[in-house]
Amino acid sequence: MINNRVLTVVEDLERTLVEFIRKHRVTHAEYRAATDLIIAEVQAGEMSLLFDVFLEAAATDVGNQDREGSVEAIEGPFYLPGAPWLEGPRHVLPQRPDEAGIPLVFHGQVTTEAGKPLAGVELDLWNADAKGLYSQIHPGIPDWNLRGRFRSDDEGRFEVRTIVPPPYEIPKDGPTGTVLNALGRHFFRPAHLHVKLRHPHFGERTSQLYFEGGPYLDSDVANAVRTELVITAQLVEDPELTARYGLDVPFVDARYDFVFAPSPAVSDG
Ligand code: MBD
Ligand code: FE
Repeated sequence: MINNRVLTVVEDLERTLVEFIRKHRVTHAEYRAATDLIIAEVQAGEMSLLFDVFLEAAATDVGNQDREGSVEAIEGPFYLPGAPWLEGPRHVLPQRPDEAGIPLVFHGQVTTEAGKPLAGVELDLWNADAKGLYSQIHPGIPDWNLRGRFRSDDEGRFEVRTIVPPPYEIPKDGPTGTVLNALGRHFFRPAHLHVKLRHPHFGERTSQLYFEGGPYLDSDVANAVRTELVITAQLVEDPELTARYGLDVPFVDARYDFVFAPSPAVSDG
């Protein structure tokens, strides 16, 4: 059966690309180099990295135009479904006993647009380790390291401890790196936390939070920073406070409150 949406966008994409090939007099060798690049991308385990770096933020912006509540951000190529459920109430992402990096306590509240707390929202977090590497993507890291799920409490509040991720550097020696090199661009994304929220009625949202004052906020290689997603982080050194989190070293405290609005197609009930 013909799908009208597919018909509209795929035929326009086809027209756009055929026109593009003629306009730039793209040769067959160049055409084949492009298809080879996409095959190499998947074979190198970079998954959707190439597309996510160049295009994902535009698609995310389109979704944000039609929806109230907290803005969404790009998912990126390294999300994995099925992360372990964590014990509460002080959730800690799975990490090595000697996990490098400053501990980060990320907390906040999930509410509706009307400010009603949303309990039982599933939060699914993942971030890079202190070397900028993601578990199950980059080798040598225990499975599910710095990936985990938990739910907001009765007041919609949540808390999780992880480590402060560094800026993320796109692999230089892979196919996406080859393209960025050819364009003379740098390879960095600002430091970020990825988080998905799920609610049985409101659906799923994908967010990503950045840290105020950090490098590359204005020059993200994926052009995905939105000011609403930049949070302030404070170093906490008070031993009484660090002990509360089972820590004997200073940690960074960062807060973000999610406003979970229904999708345009779903009513608030
Ligand atoms: C990431 O961690 C990421 O979020 C994106 C968009 C691209 C590469 C790595
Ligand atoms: Fe990332």
